[in-house]
Amino acid sequence: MRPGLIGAQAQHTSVSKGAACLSALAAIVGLSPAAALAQAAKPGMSYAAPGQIGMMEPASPIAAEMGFFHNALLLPIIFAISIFVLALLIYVAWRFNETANPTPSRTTHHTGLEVAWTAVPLMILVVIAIPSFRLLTKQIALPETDVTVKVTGKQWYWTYTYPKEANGGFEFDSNLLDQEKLAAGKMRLLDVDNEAVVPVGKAIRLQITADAVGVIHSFTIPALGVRMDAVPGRLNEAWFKADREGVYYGQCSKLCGKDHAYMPIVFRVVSDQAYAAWLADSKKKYASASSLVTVADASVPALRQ
Ligand SMILES: [Cu+2]
Repeated sequence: MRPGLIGAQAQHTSVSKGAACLSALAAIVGLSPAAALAQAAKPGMSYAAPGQIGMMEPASPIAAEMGFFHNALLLPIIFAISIFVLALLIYVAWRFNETANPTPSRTTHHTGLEVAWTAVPLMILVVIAIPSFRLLTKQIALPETDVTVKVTGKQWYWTYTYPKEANGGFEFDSNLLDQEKLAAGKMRLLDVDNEAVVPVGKAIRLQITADAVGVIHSFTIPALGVRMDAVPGRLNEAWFKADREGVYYGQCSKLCGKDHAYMPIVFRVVSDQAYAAWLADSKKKYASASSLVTVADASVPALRQ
């Protein structure tokens, strides 16, 4: 390669790195450049927009609680601790340096202080743990659900199965679109050929597993508050209830191999009528050997052999 080209590339990288650092810094102190750089997600679509700092707009009660837990409880605690420790460091350096404090104290133990610095962090952890476990329980304890979708992580795409009992009886693969021939309006590394469709305001049960001869994946849709490992030979369950219609994007969140970055998740949340119409269409579209799939079939293929 020509040396000039390498130089130009290196310069470009350092400039963009600099811009990224600047925008991150500006965002931390609440300045406007970050807002100018950040592009908001398109309406009705939920994904991590370029330059976005913070969580996605929640679209399910669980996601809203997760957002509240992070923004209203964890962040203030983290900020308070960081500022306290920083202030302590600055004070110690100023007050107890050699010039200011030439004869240091010989004290080695202080019972009150030692009890305090053990008890206070302990109490902070308890304050975090109680709402954390409560939220975790809500996430994994399934309520009465209306629709079941089985999700199978494969190398490297997802298969969605709509069981016969739930007016389905078909399954289909959901693959990343060809990035070379991306149609206008389609998003790079996020849009797929076949989206999963579910009705709005209904509790959706997800049965999550991975290809019996495959690897572990993680099924994640941030705006819906869903994240669950997809493990070969194991059937995990998760659920969500979407507040509003829209397209919800997610990505495999477990390093699963060479195409880990190329297996996005797209769930389209629609009205009851649109869902019924989609089911009717899909039964025809995906009619094949898989048309007899049932909930029983949906449980752990590896263990049935
Ligand atoms: Cu994966």
